[in-house]
Amino acid sequence: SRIDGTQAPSSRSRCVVANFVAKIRINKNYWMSRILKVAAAQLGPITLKGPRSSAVKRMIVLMQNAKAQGAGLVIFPELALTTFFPRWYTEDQSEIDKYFETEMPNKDTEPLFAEARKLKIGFNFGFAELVVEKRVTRHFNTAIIVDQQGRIAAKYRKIHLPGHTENEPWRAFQHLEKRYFEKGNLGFQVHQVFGGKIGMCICNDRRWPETFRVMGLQGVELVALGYNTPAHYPLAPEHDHLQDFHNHLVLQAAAYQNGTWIVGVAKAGREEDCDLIGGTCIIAPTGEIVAECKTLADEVIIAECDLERCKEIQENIFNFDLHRQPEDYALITAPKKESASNG
Ligand code: CDT
Repeated sequence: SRIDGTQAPSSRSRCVVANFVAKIRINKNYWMSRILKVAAAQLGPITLKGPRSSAVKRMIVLMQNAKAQGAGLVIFPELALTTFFPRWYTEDQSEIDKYFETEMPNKDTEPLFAEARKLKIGFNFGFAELVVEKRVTRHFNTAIIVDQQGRIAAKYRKIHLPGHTENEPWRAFQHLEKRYFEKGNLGFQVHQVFGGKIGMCICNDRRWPETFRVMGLQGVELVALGYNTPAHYPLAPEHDHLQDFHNHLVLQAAAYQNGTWIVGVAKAGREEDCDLIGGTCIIAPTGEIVAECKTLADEVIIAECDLERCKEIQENIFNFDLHRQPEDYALITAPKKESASNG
């Protein structure tokens, strides 16, 4: 006991006091919220013959729904305007080029841009991009972010292209992304838009932790991701029942490991005899799924994403400046060995 007769605090109660102080400090750090209300707009299947205009009409309905629920940004899937055309093999490039957009916006997509301007809502969607750069014709699997004024604010071109280059008739369907697209040339950038640091990636990119880590190193706070993922994987059909699990597994891990929101948006359902998984979801920086689609059809889900919450992870367990050890990660960026090209 002390000289004044009181008891000195036990080590346990000192610990309680210290924890309390720490909590106040943490709460002070995270006092401010920075809410971005985000909608994930899942699309059901798109038929081979379906015109762009019909996909755009469906997207406009979803956009209006998102706006009615107060969203400031709505995210659509990969290749949102057409069926997933890499499912078919052709040697006729002009046949394939019909699925590509040579300008954006264009006659078919202008109504979507106009509606977004009218509603003052931003959006993100994927499309096949045909562009001439330095006199070379190029084909990319692309996604863009459009701001509330209808201006293209950011572009991403898919880097991890899955599948194969030649016809493989043994497959139930082809996956010819390696034939019809070339690897994106814009890197994994993070953009200051919608009051936050926003990045993009497309479908297969999400299976690679490097995708998110490169954006995480730029302090990304929300990643927009669209996908078309078949329920059947011809190279390892014994994993078919795990497709939904693997989708959420990689997204939840990436969100947590980089302290970022992730919005993963499917084109879902039975598209021309190919079952695509749904599982559209919004994931918090803690790795928790906060909203998830229930159907395999057109559906909107919403979440209030507090971008300040990224700090809960980015300033603590994954404080990169304090705890990363890049000198031991050299193998990650070393040139790879020559290997088979099919996936
Ligand atoms: N679109 C896309 O990238 N789909 C792939 C399928 C992998 S099987 C070739 C995905 O990773 O979901």
